[in-house]
Amino acid sequence: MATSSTKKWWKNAIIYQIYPRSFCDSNGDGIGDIPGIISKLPYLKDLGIDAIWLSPVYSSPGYDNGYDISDYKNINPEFGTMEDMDRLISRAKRLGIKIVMDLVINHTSDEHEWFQKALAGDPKYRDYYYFRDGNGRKYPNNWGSFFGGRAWSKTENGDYYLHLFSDKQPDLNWHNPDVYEEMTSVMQFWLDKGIAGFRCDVINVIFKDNLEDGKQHLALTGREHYLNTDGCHDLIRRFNDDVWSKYKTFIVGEAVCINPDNAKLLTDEDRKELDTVFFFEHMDVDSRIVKWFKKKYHPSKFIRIIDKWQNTLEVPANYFENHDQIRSVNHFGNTEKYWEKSAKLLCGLNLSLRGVPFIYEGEEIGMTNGDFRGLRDIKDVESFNINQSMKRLLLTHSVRRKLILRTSRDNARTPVQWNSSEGAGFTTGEPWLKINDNKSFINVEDESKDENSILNFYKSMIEFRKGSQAIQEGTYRRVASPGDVYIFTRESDEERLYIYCNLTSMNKVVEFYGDRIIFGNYGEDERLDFMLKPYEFRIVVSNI
Ligand code: ISL
Ligand code: CA
Repeated sequence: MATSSTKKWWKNAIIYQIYPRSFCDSNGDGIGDIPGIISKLPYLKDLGIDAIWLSPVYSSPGYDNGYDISDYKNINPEFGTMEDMDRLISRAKRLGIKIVMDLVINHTSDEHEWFQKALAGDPKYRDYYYFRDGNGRKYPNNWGSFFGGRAWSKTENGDYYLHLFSDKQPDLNWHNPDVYEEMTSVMQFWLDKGIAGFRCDVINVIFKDNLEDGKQHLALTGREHYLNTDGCHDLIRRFNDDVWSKYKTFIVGEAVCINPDNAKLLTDEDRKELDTVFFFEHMDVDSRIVKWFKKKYHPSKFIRIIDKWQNTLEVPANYFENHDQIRSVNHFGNTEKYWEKSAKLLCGLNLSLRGVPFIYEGEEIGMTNGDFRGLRDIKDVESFNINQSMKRLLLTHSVRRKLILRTSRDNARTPVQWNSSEGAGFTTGEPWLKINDNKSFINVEDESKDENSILNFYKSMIEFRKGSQAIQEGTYRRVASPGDVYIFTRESDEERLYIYCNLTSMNKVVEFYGDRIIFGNYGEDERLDFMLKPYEFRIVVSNI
């Protein structure tokens, strides 16, 4: 077993994701920024997290809120300056908080100097991207984009360039060794500044085997030519060997459309690729192929998926929401009758599973989906493009409105609710995205004062996890139970914990094991001995 000095710091870490645009605005322009983040470091310290995953703050025209980078070694002026960033890194360090940055290397912004030079005809930079002519056909191949529509757009010269995401995000050509040199230099630049690792955006699509036509697929025609290719594994191994292994990094890959076999290959310790991956299967539990078409959510299916991934990965990256998903309390909880109980249950579950838990900004106060008045309130490029695709399918405005409002990524991007004032303590100006009206009671200030709040439940659960060897390092085993109640054990040499999660809004009779309840979201006077109440979470200890 590893000693404390050789043990990897991230194995017991709790990581908090910040989406800078929506976190805290320091200068009243309605856009969250780095000085805003610095001002909230004491709050994060008090919450008890160990590291921040910072969504992109690099220079960017902002068509995909920073996931379209125009200069990897500079800061977007909307978010601040390089001095602000250096200050964030050093202040966080003083508080013992590490910073993991987002690394977006599948594509750049079309406003990146490289792409601009490529458009101007510079052969060196043309080979940084994929330019092809239509060969007399309409498009170079039949691939689709993640954001709807085709993966190719025409340049003014009449040729096409590849973009798996929006047309403002041209894909890099990872067959070109210069691209490798450029990007490893970017990684080094930030690691030398003292950041602790990377969350690698769509890492398993970066290497395209070839540009041949793909099999028809409802959303992602062409994907067999770029998902989890051998070339991608090779590249990641080289990143690890040449750069990451020289620092004490934590590397989590966002792995789209990933299955357990591929995830194992990406994270197997001996292969020296990634430390862990974000998987999506639990997020898609209620989707029909694409997220816009929903089906009924079945907790039993959700549980089976989580259980499967607990048994798949050496260190799973656990999360129930992020900046691309709807709010977890809307997704897997019940915002009407059991908002508080279900938010606490999701907290309990996330923080008692095996692996590294991620908390997304606002999740710790139970923030809900955006209360948008119509499509005009939505700013996300993905929603915009999907709306265009749906128009082509002749869907009516009211259908498009319904489908998009309930699934848009903007649901998780509404500003963090710090207090109940008009700007929610997020801004003194006009917020870039509508603030939820429920800031009147869902906000940090009020929840800090209420000892039974969701926020204080998070704090206690984080503290509980930190003090529990069984949860931090113990084994995991699912215990037989009714399909929509999740019961599992976490066990160390000293103790066995039974974790009970009722993922429904009904009472559930279950078999109880263990000796003593040591944690839960129902008080002693509300709890029943023979069943779990709606969204009840309990930890029972049994001494061994
Ligand atoms: O958000 C999604 C579904 O609504 C995903 O398909 C998402 O596009 C995919 O997970 C990739 O996400 C990442 O890369 C995108 C960026 O827009 C996302 O914000 C980012 O998390 C392109 O860089
Ligand atoms: Ca600002």
